[in-house]
Amino acid sequence: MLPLFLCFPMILDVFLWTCPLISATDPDCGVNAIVNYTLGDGFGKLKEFEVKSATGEICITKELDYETRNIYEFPVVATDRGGLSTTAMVKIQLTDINDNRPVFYPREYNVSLRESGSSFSASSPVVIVVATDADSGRFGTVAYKISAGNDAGLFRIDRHSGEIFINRPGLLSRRSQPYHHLNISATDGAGLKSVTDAEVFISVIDSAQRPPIFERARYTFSVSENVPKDTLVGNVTAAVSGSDSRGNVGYSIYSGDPEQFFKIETFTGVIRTANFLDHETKTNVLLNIQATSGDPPVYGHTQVNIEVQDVNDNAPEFESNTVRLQFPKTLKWAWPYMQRTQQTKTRGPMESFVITSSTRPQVAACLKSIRG
Ligand SMILES: *[C@@H]1O[C@H](CO)[C@@H](O)[C@H](O)[C@H]1NC(C)=O
Ligand SMILES: *[C@@H]1O[C@H](CO)[C@@H](O)[C@H](O)[C@H]1NC(C)=O
Ligand SMILES: *[C@@H]1O[C@H](CO)[C@@H](O)[C@H](O)[C@H]1NC(C)=O
Ligand SMILES: *[C@@H]1O[C@H](CO)[C@@H](O)[C@H](O)[C@H]1NC(C)=O
Ligand SMILES: [Ca+2]
Ligand SMILES: [Ca+2]
Ligand SMILES: [Ca+2]
Repeated sequence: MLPLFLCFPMILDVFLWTCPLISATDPDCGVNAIVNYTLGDGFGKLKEFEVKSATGEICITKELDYETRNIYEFPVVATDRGGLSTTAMVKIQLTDINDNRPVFYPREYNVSLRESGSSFSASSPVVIVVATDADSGRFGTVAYKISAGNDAGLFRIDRHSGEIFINRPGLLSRRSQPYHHLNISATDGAGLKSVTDAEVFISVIDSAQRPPIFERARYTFSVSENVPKDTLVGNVTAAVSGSDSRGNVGYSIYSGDPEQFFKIETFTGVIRTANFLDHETKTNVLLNIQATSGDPPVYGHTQVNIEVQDVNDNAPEFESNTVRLQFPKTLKWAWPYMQRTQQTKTRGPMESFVITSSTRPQVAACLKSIRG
């Protein structure tokens, strides 16, 4: 007789984890009843789970992370001494926990505001701060708060959007206070707070001050993925109208490149690689670049799109996306869940199906044997 899988829906909360997850019994007694359990063909690379060959228990062998992968599906094959086998598909679904804090990126924001009251509008924000939280659902929602620097109530923040508005434009005066420094904190839906605040540096300028203007609103450069660090990518230039000296302009990358693949020289605007690039992980980087001039500073902005070009650096690789399952012909599906994409004609007692990954079963299921 064939080994039988005990069937139950295998949608797991890993925090209620108990072994065994799945087990099989063999109605035969004696030698034939000894069952050997293995992962199905093509799943040998699965590092997160192991099937105990003697007991069929499935155990976790590596730390699981919902943010990296939240569903696993794999076949477990039970083979008895007589060579008969049964396969069950196991689906393991992780549940999310709140293991990530909100993180600001960018962390620093520099803004210049003209003191003439006419340019303020209650509905247009002076800057928008952004924090992200890698968790999902409530654990991943972010609420913002001004945590320091707003004693006079000059500014307010929309707690959901991160937009900062001027609350009391009448109080904004270059003479009385040319600089403001706000700290913003972010808290997720379960109360975890960002480790570092975002900082917003606001300078109040008079109407005579002119911001630096970039030659182009958008630049496009390309670079090969195999270049060494410090390779020249291109340069950007901004100038202050009415002034011929470019030396007073400072450049910085303020967002778009959290991994810091690129850097910019503060006084020349020359962009270089700061790290090794890889077309396969990052094909495109969109940098937001800021030019600063004057005191208190005024800011101009541009975007630089850098394409990371492919170099043929990978040997061809076969990734198995098919699962071959073999079943004795006497088996019937316990419930229909699998689309047979290809059925190889076989003689003898076994049938085999090739299932491609796009048609992997959506629900957990298993097989039961019937007497033929
Ligand atoms: C179980 O099957 C695997 C793979 O076919 C084999 O390597 C292993 O030796 C078997 N174990 C036993 C106890 O038969
Ligand atoms: C923003 O302003 C602060 C204080 O003036 C300064 O230290 C910082 O370098 C500036 N950052 C950028 C990206 O310009
Ligand atoms: C503002 O945030 C920075 C970064 O988290 C922190 O070092 C600084 O102490 C904060 N300032 C205030 C006044 O809370
Ligand atoms: C920036 O690029 C332009 C044109 O590509 C070049 O003429 C200029 O010299 C460059 N500037 C710097 C500082 O490299
Ligand atoms: Ca995680
Ligand atoms: Ca969170
Ligand atoms: Ca999580």
